[in-house]
Amino acid sequence: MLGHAARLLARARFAIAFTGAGISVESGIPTFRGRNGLWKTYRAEELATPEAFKRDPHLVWEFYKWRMRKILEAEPNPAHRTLAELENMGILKAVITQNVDDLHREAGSKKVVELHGNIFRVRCVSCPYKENLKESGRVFEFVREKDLPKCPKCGSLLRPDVVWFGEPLLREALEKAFSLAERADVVLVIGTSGVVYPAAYIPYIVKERGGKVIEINVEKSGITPIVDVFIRGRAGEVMPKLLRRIKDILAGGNHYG
Ligand code: BJW
Ligand code: ZN
Repeated sequence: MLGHAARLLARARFAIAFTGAGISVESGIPTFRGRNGLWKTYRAEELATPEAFKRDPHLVWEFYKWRMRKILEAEPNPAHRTLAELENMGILKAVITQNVDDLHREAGSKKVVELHGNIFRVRCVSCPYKENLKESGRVFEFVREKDLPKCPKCGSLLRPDVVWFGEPLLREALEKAFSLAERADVVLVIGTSGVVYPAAYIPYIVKERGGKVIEINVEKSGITPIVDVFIRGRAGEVMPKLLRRIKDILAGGNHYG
């Protein structure tokens, strides 16, 4: 399996990666669904909605600040780093991620398309105000603050600049992701349940156009029925092994056919 995936990637003309919460588990960030995807008594996906924010902005902000703190403590793991190295090697053309944690960029990936926004950006619910808290240097002060965050321009509530259920994805990001998928001859799908749309169309687009789908996950997902290669395992363990096999092949040591 690993050998087959390595050969596909080593020979790829235009490979892309499509990632989900599972790639950040080994950095200490919980997933949305499944046994370990719980936050207090709530399911994370129940709090990632505009209805939850309207009903109880305190609770939703508590959840997002908790996650911001966890992400600030986290570091990219070998799976993120391997993707960055594959990009440097010229094999991977882009990472399309559903994650909001910024860990791909922290790991050194340059071409990152964030389909569901970024947890370190906030925006006003009433006016065009937006702020990147990492860039403005306010992130630590922001996560410590107990009161609800207010817009400095108009005084309305600020919200995380992420995409909740029922909200449209950023058009530019979605168009970029779809056009990358249309060009790709290989997609490496890592750590996603593949049930949230339109993001989950990405591997289907690649497959429909004759490309190959490689999946790395600890269990089967919504994408598994269309994969060409399924590698069961933790992303942080599988990815460095995959990279070694690719390097072997490129060095001419391809004894696997
Ligand atoms: C490991 C591992 C290890 C563990 N190594 N692996 C078509 C069909 C059906 C429904 C729809 C459809 N089109 C639209 C919909 C509705 C809806 C939807 O998809 N619903 C389905 C769930 C039923 N979609 C939407 O509402 C989207 N908007 C939309 O369509 O708008 C239309 C519109 C147009 C015009 C006007 C108005 C509206 C928006 C979706 C937004 C999703 N937002 C969230 C929150 C983001 C912010 C935040 O982070 O807080 O995105 S929800 C959540 O799910 C988050 C994730 O990005 C996303 C995907 O989750 P992911 O990454 O797959 O994580 P998990 O937890 O599900 O899975 C983890 C995986 O890792 C598992 O498989 C594990 O096995 C694996 N794993 N450890 C490798 N070590
Ligand atoms: Zn405002």
